[in-house]
Amino acid sequence: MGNHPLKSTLPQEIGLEKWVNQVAELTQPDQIVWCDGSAAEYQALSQKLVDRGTFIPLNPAKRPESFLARTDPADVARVEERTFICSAQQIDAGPTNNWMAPDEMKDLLLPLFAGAMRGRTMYVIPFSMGPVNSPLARFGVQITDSEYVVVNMHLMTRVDVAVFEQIRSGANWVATMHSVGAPNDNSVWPSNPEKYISHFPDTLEVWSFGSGYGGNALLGKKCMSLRIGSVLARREGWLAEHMLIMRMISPEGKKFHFSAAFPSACGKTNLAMLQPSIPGWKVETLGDDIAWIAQAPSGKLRAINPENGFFGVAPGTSVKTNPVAMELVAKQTIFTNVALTADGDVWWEGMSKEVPDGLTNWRGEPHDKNSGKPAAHPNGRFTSPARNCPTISSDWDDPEGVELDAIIFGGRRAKDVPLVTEASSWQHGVFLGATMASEQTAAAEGPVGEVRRDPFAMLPFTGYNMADYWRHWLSFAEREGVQLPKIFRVNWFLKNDEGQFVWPGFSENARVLRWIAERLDGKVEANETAIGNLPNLADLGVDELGLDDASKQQLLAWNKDAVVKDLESIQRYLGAFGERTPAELKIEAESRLASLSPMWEQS
Ligand code: SAT
Ligand code: MN
Repeated sequence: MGNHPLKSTLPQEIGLEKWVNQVAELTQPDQIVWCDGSAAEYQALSQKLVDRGTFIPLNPAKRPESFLARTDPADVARVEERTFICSAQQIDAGPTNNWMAPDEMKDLLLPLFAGAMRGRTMYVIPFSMGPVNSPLARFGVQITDSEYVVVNMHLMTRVDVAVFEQIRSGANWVATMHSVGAPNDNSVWPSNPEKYISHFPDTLEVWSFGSGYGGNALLGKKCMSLRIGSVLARREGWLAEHMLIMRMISPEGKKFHFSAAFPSACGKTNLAMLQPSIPGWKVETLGDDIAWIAQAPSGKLRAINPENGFFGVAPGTSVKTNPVAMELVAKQTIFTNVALTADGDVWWEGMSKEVPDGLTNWRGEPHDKNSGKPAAHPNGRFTSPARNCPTISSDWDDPEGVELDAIIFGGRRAKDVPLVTEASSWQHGVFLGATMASEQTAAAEGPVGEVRRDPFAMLPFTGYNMADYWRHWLSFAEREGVQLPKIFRVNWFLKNDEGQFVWPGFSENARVLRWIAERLDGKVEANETAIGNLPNLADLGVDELGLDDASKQQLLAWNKDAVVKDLESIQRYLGAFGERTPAELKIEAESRLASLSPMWEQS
């Protein structure tokens, strides 16, 4: 495959038709279907999936227009170790990404794609990330041989023939191709044990092979909107972020817009759909996973959610943890790898205390309640259209997006990271984002309680050198006329010495958001400390919560020695990125450390 045309020509230069023909010649599908994004297309492909057994239609009286899919048990999540950034130079992928030279990767993938679509249909999906008419939107085309992918793309992106027209008249686009790598395989979940999720930032291409699942296969999401998106954003001067977007409305009707980044398992979707506990305050949802942010002519940063739906984790979702999501998934939803009930509905761990009788587990076997194994896969998912979200804001798809007032970074820390901290400057805020960390939960590999850094919650999603990404964030402070949002850090996961959470979380998190809003409004004071600006406890309204004094004290407590240790670990972490680490971040660590350990105390 030394000089295969897909190696030597740019899809965007040869044009859509030629690129599609070249891919078809390579992959040998039985037929090619150009998708139009219509409801009829969604219907027909869903029916095809039902006929093949991939989709189980749910009981329409319980869950109208919804389906359950069960994947191959070996194809249930993103495959980070099989994910590659194929920049020309390895240093530009940086130490946090797997790298292979573009030609080498294509030499490896071309034989895998050769004939991969025999006996299958090749779909060509035109999609827009962001409203088609938005100045922030970007277009993509995905080739795939999976009907499951087409219908999920319908829900998660804007599949629209207008995109074909725009591309033919010269708009830039990202060329993505995907095959489950299972020619002539008509089984329920065709896939290939060999998987590659490869990104080519220089030619704006994604080649995904072997997996049919979520972020491996719905290429508009993590692949285009974050990995390729972050490269485009740096090149063009904007930000592609792993963030929710929400609007908080005060009792007086004043609107505040926040974007927020959290490592996984910190309740990002729950926060995006928050139902405030405090009277008079309201939350509207704009997005739960990705934000594209750019400086508007006004100088303010504006954000859009480039997606069109929610691809959320089902287990743990309940009327208690997220009543809004429960309503969202009440109809027109595709469920993947959750349990099926005897009456044709879905169930997952956490939905109810009582495990229903007669469940079929995510593998399609009768569920044994005493097996100790969950009925739903812990990464079981729902795919639902954004329009069905009861709290979606009426202007969530405004092409201009919303003006951001604050950016929030989160993490899961038992001690010494207060409930909320206001960054003392943009630079300090970027430092807080760059050094974000979470203690491991039992769900992940590795020792429980160990701190894992996940800068900006972008560790697996920044498509270039992480240190250059930090530099890009810092550079926003130097932009002409810019009016930057304030940056805050939150931590819902403080624990007392007995290991119990001291903060009730969920709807009570609204108290923290209210404090942030009141800070922005200049209504409340903060106390400057070496770790940032902290609230006065009374301003959080915690007295209404009935917490004991010890818990209240712990909400804003931090131990000097522990913070010094953390800053030293941060210094080692930043050092690992070598000379590309921005000096500003090293200075942030050094100066805070110095203020905590005066000369006369040093040994
Ligand atoms: O599978 S996805 O990458 O789309 C979802 C996730 O891992 O957050
Ligand atoms: Mn995510």
